Amino acid sequence: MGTYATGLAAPPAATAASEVVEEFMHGWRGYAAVAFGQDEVRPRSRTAASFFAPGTSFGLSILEALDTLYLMGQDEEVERCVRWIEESFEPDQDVSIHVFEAVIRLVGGLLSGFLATGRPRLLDKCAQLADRLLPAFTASPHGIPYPRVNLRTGEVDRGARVTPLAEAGTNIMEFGLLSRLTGDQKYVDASMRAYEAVMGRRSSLGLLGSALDAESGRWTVTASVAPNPPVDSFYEYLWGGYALLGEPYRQLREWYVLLTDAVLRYQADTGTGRLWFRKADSATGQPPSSGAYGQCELAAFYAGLLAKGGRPAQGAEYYRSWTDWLNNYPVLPRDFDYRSRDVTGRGNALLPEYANSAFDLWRLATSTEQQELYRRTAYQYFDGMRANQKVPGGYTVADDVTVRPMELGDATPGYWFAENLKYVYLMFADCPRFDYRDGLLSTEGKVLRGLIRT
Ligand code: DMJ
Repeated sequence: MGTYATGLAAPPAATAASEVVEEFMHGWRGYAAVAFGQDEVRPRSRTAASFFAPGTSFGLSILEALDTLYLMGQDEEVERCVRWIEESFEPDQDVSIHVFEAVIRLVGGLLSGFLATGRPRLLDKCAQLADRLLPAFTASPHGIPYPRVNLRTGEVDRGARVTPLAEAGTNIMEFGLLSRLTGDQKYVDASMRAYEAVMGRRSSLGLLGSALDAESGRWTVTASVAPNPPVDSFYEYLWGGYALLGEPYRQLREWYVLLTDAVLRYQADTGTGRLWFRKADSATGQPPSSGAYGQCELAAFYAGLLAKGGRPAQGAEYYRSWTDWLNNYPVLPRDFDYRSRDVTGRGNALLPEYANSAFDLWRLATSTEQQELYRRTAYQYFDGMRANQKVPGGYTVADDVTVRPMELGDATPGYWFAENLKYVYLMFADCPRFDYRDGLLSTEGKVLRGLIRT
């Protein structure tokens, strides 16, 4: 295995914050040196990679990094990124694009970039892009978005019409804000129509399946796998949409509470002495005969969401479960069975969800001890990543975290620039550009409320 950091005490806050900036800038320089203007960097081979479709570029990592660079005070880089977007970001491309990823990464990145800098071209380009994504929603008979749409022709890909639950409902924060900023309701209305279609298909227990046919509106997978993928951020955005849009969208909060009650009732499993979530048939609430106890690292975000949504005790408990797992490995493995403790996905894709929950729980902490706990464990997460996944050209994913030395891959996912280090930085930095009381982040870590212009 790689280097462990269990039980590590965090250094003084200012020291930790500057260490985090140093590591973020190491990753950023690795991208900028060989791939600036391309979607992503492969930091070991020092090559560039497309994310949305081969041979295309949306400058993804620029849009992902922009508000993190702003928060970290890297104003020259902010200016360089904004210029690139103004001059080179092109929404009019003849390519079939993944709608969910485009919304959370590109629409979200343009929105937070606009909020950080006030540069109007960013908002214009954001609306142009969103207009090209909307046919995915409007072409659907029930409003459940098709997974892919061609940005130039508006053609949806009818061959790929199974929409994972998260993809049906992870857009209201971006579309809601865009409607507010442009005064055009069409974006938020598309999101609400999709929610209504999904919520009308919930089981009598209040559970949801995991994927739907965008054309027929039928569930293609009826088991509830919450809070794991591919349903994770559906729940996050019911809460986040309400938090952002307020009382006129109270329905979102009511749906969130209804669904969360059902998930806690039928899926919470404390049989190992720790809180985990098992899979359940949405009609009966019963676990399937196999694979019921798998947990994916992406589900770690749910600790923070539970706390934000009014369940702080369960949120803290679920975070503790994840910290136990983090204590067993230098960095978290992607998938495991929490009952048998078998690791079923040995890689680590630089996922940010554990740090996301640390940040959320730290913000809601009611005692110094709690605050210190979340800071210490977030620092442990950061230090494990630094000790094991840092390479001369930036930061990379790992293919196997259970072997020694750890087997590394060759990719810096765009979200690494938006999420991991932003959460840890904000916990230590006392950042004057972030409103800690009122700030609101999207599932991709974009600050959609609470950026302070200085
Ligand atoms: C991010 O793009 C978002 O957090 C999304 O909701 C889930 N997957 C990635 C990486 O964690």
